[in-house]
Amino acid sequence: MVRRKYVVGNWKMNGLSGALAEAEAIFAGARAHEAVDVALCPPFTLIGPMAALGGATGGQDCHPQPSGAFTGSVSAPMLADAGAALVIVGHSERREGFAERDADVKAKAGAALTAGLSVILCVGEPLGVRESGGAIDYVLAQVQGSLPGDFDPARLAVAYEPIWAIGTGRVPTIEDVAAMHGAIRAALSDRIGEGAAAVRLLYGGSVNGDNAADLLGARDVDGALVGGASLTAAKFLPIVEAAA
Ligand code: G2H
Repeated sequence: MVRRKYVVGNWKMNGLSGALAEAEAIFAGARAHEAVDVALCPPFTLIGPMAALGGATGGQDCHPQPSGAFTGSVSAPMLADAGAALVIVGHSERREGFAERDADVKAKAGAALTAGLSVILCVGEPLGVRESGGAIDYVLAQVQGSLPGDFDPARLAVAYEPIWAIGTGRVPTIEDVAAMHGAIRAALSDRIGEGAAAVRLLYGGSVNGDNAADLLGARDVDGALVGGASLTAAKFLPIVEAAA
């Protein structure tokens, strides 16, 4: 199966309303690359205005419940109502900073799919686990624990983001990325059979215009989840071009 390349910007807690000009330039530049799906995930406050620009826009988290007394939270139906087409769940900054467990991530992914959103499910090991040789087992356990029970494979992407590579400028070797993505694909295959071929596997962690071509060229890498280098068109569009 041919999977379309997918390049997603995770703006994290960056971007005031003035940054929408960058989003507009990114969406305009991305239209030149029809073979690549491009999306931006800004803070909640920018989802509506960014979606109005006409590009695929997503959230960075959602609550597992559709509504209720959950002060400060935003639900998946609310994201969809604001114009979002997708949502990131299980980012390590949520797992670590907000004590999210695999079961929480699974519930959020299921809620997002029910709301009609596509999901980017993040997994990734800390440095100590990588150095001890346990990275693949650790990540596969996260995948198994975080996947929703039933899902349309075309609406789910898994992003492998080694925690030690996030925002550090360090990236794994291409061989290590390919080995991890191959292991994730095999685990998906065991779980859902042939449908695993439709799940896109993204690499995330210090992706930039200089390393994107190598990372995106690795076996079983279908795209990238990009943080710091997604905030401006000047930095992000070369990554989109590398995917084309
Ligand atoms: C990893 C990535 C985006 P960065 O968190 O999800 O961020 O590209 O800044 O390492």
